[in-house]
Amino acid sequence: MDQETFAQRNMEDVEIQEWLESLDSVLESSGPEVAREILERLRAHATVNGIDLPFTANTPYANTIPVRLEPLFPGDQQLERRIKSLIRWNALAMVVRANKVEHNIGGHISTYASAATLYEVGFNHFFRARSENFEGDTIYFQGHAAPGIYARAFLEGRLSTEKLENFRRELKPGGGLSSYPHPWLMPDFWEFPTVSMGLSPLMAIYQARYNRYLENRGLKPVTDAKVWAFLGDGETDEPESLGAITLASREKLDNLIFVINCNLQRLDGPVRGNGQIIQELESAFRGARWNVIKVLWGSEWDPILERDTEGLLVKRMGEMVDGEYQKLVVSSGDYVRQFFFGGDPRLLKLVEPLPDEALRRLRLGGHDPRKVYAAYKAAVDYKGGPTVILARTIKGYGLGEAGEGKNVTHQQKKLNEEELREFRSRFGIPMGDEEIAKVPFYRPAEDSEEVRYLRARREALGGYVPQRKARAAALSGGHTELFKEFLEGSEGREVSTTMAFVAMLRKMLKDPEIGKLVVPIVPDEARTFGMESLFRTVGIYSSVGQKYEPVDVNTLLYYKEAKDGQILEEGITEAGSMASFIAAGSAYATHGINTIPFFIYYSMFGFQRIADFIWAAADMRTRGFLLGGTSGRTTLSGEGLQHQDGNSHVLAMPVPNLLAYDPAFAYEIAVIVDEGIRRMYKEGESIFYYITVMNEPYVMPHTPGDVKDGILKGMYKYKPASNKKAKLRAQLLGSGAILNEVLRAQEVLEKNYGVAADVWSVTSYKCLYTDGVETERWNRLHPDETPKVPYVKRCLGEEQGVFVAASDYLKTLPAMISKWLPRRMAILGTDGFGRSEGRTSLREFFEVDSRFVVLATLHELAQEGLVGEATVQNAIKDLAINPEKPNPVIS
Ligand SMILES: Cc1ncc(C[n+]2csc(CCOP(=O)(O)OP(=O)(O)O)c2C)c(N)n1
Ligand SMILES: [Mg+2]
Repeated sequence: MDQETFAQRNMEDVEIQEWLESLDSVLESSGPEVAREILERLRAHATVNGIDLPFTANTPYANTIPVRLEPLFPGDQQLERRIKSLIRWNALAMVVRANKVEHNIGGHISTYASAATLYEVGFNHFFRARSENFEGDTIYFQGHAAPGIYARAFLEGRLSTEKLENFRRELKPGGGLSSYPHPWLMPDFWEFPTVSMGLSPLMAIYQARYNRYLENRGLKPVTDAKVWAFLGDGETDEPESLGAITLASREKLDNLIFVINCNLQRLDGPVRGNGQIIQELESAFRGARWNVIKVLWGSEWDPILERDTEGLLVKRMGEMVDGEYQKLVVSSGDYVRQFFFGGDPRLLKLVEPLPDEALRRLRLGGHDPRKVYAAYKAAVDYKGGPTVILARTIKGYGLGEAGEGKNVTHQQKKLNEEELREFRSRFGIPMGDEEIAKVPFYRPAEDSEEVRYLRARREALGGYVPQRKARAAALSGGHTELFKEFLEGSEGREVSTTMAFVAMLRKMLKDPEIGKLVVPIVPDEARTFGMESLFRTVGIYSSVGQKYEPVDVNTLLYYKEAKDGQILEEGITEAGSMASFIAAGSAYATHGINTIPFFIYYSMFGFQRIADFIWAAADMRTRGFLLGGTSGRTTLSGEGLQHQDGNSHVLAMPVPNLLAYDPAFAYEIAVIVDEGIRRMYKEGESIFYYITVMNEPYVMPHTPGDVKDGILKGMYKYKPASNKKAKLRAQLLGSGAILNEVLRAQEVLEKNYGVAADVWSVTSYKCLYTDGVETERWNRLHPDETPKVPYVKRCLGEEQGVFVAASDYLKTLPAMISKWLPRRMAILGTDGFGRSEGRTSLREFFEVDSRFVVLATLHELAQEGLVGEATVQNAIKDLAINPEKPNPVIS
């Protein structure tokens, strides 16, 4: 630096110093409001005078809450530290022990190690339990931090040593603990499955919004209950994590608090080695108008920062990239002094009084209960929008050589004796060297100070968390009358199953018992499904009502938004809609309210797009109905490859507690929905439903006799052959809209080829398959008892003739039941990419129209030697089928 610029720089420094001092004095004499006003005026003044101030959503790399505004910490800090240390120990011991017994059983030490203070301040001072009089706070615990949450429940006396011993060994006699939060596996404990990263932030946002919905609709009292979501900084890479943050601010969700544990590391290494994840997140959240509270530095930094009247330290803090910060964690105090402070003699002077060891131990904000408490307090008191707390921590905090701050720490599951001893000494675990080597769990006596304190704190906050309980009283389940009219057919009118379903929905909305509880959810597709009439009748939910006169106000079906509107019109977000579905379908546990969600969407954008949310819904024991609209590869005409769904029923197969139906007629839907409400809301079964509905209009027939049981079990004989004595026989299986093609084929076969075919409506291949494998399993395990017969075999085992199945889905679906048939079965389906075309051409292209059903039947008869090859040849000609047509599967 030459002489001139050095002098210039000193001049600037002096000027800057003067400005800072005058701001300080304004702050002191007139307070922050006036200081803010001055700064805003200065900014405007600068802009007017042509100073181009770049936009920045960032604040300096410093704590958002200055020391002077920190509230008093209300707890016993010493005691809380002891409790936290014991929890740290037991969480660590749980993982280390589990991996000693069963090599590679897994588990995580370093995630909870970095988050312990974030949780403990919550448990001791903020998380309110659900009780008779208060709905309680809703908490999404970070999945990988589960050992810490178990360890706390152990100290609280809620989990036994045996349970801890069996962490990740759920099949042990007496049971164990699941690796992560899974309500399916621990239904009295966990409420929200969080471990598939990115799902819980989005679910939490919609949960907070749903809580408001329930309040605005008068279904629950207005409370100040909060939704807390604890996430990892690496987790924010998932698009879902930040995907709905603008909804939270738009809806002014001041009942929502995100706590992001910014340990700057994910699994493999740094989250943003070359940048700063905290600053990146701050700008994203501030840009989305969240209240952002950064908790970066612990109290030990306060006096140093105070000495730094020139703001040099904060500037230096803001210059470092995360990779460098991580290096500091694993370095000596001497290195910290040289590298971090060494660049400027003034910085070095600031830390001159501190020995190297103290420099190494300068705590980060996320490990300092006072700082964390201040942030949480500010968050719960904040009004008008959601808050995110960005807390800086060290991954693997306290693990020392065993992994603190190291890139391998996420996977660390074993500690040697020396490392255990070090951990013990650092956290003051009262155990000798010999004992500690055995890694025992440690719980202080029932009347110890620790246990008494911990219990008293939880008592003051209403009880223990997490805790899950299905609290809603059962519904009557007697709604058969409501569905009666749909059993009677459409009397010659052509309607689609979607129209029929919407008519049912309209009726359910008027029902005295369930009307209020029904929650229709649409991702900007209500008009597609003919639901716009509901806009007017029940209104679209809007937390602010309707501030404008809708453009169509003079029409009958105008776009009515209302504070107590019932429809959740989510906009184009299947993920968000699914999150609402989950919040509504689990309200029986979260709020003790039996809301019944009906989420209707473009079926192709369901399982294919948001299957992981559906899986989470299943884990959470969510109840309700998913309606796959515009379904069927050849039934949705025109839209083509990306819209036409022939997949979803196959993709619904893996979800164990999901019942999937592909009904053809209105009465089938009525029977399924009626039974669904009964099973879920009266019997309290942890199941949910997937029903595909279509937009092809046709006459809905009257229920053909006593077929309820068959509809629910998956198939029933819809239309028997009229000529029972015919020599040539066939059994035709049809589903969804393709059932009509099968019925047309039945006529042609009888009239033109003398084949008497029975037609079966297959409503659910999934049900048939599940029943079949379950029956087989039972028989295998009970060889001494009379074997049971799968339902599908009971239907088809004695039937005569050849078998042909046709659906608008992949061929693998009917193939699943073929093993229980007495003979082979020809299968028609819609494997392949869709096309932009009309229904007739699509069904020809995919070879599922009535002609192909006829051809498949004749071919099967020929295989059996019951008709000659010539019959098949002639049929191909007569039916005008081009044998050289492209193969839809691969074209
Ligand atoms: C969707 C999904 N992808 C990958 C994983 C595997 N995984 C588990 S933890 C983890 C790293 C977590 O890092 P971060 O979110 O920063 O949490 P931390 O442990 O650092 O608090 C990964 C990749 C997962 N659980 N979910
Ligand atoms: Mg992390």
